[in-house]
Amino acid sequence: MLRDAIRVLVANWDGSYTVPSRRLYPHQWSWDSAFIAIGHARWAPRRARSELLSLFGAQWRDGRVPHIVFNPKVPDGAYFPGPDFWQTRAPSGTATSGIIQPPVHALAAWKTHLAEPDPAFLRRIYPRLVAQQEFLRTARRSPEGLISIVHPWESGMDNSPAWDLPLQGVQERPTGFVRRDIDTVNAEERPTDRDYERYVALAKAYRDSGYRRPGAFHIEDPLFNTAYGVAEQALAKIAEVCGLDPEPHEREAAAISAAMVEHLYDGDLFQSRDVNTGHLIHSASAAGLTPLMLTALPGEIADTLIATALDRFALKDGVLPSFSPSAPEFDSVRYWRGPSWINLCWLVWQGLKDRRPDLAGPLADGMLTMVARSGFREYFDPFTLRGHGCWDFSWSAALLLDVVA
Ligand code: 9WN
Repeated sequence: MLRDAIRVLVANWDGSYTVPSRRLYPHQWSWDSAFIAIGHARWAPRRARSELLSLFGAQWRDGRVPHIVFNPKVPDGAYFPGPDFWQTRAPSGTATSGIIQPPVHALAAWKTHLAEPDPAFLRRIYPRLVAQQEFLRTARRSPEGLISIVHPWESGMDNSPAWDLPLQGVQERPTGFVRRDIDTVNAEERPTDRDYERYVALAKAYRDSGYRRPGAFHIEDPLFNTAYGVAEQALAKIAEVCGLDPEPHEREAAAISAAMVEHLYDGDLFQSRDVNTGHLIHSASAAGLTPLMLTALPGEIADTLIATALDRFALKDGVLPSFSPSAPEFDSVRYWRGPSWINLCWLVWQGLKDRRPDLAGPLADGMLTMVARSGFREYFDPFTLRGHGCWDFSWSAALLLDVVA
């Protein structure tokens, strides 16, 4: 299985970074590259460093790391929405999108360093990682101290049922675009056409504001905020190696954790908050379990989250669904509405390793079982373990390498 994982990563390597999947996602994606670097670190740390440095090579002047960096050699139209739609470039000249994804990159940089210590790499990437966080503080932080996203694609969990309610406010029905995703993957396993109309309408509105003004979708998401906090935890360690003061990062990590507990916790699970209405969006998304990664999370809240994971997400069985099977919106095959994803399992596994090794073990076994049963698929039916979405998906291979290391 390990040889196969490396084979997937080699096949998807593009010279300095890795595509998530050759046909469905033929460019560089932001949080994919972070997860992929974590896997590369286990067998080719040089590739891990290259993966991250190549992504940050497309960082914008304002610090944002775009969610897609387009490969100019890939024909326009191979992926929608492509450079023609986003109409923007990084200072490096590369065409990119203008939205972002969860900032899991500092963690990836730290894990890359742990696999093969390289202070020079850390010194090079540290200011870029800090700028990424600065962008979030400047452009996306609310008075409550939480970081917001402006598009479902920014959550990384595009069609999560948690977004059903806020998306109802998007009435526009843009026409004249052609989806490319359903050329490769069964339409039943992807977002609907109505979802896509809304994604396009939101992205257009944000683009037309010069990638500045949040619109109808303006959300504080627990996974994104967790990633932000985990980045500060990692930056504290990186700063120390670089001979810098870790304290500001430690303070920031504690602050985001406290803000999340105050504003996003419903007593069972962390939820998203709609900034436009000020209300929590009650759903049963596994994103709400990821705050287990925050070291400052109070022990009793971690215990409650674990109880929720056992009760509503069948954590003991080791195959964590992306949405609770006991909720009416659950769908075992449609993308982020229920299937199990290796990256989400991995994030929760990270949060459980120290707190509850007895539960982290079955979760690691669950990831191995899914892949052993169905290969390096994009996502898996949490009951049958059948694979769905694309084949040879890079982060499924990469994170597996980390899990078994
Ligand atoms: C839109 C690449 C990306 C992942 C996301 C996943 C999916 C894109 C799409 O693929 O999103 O960004 O075309 O559906 O939802 O998490 O980063 O793997």
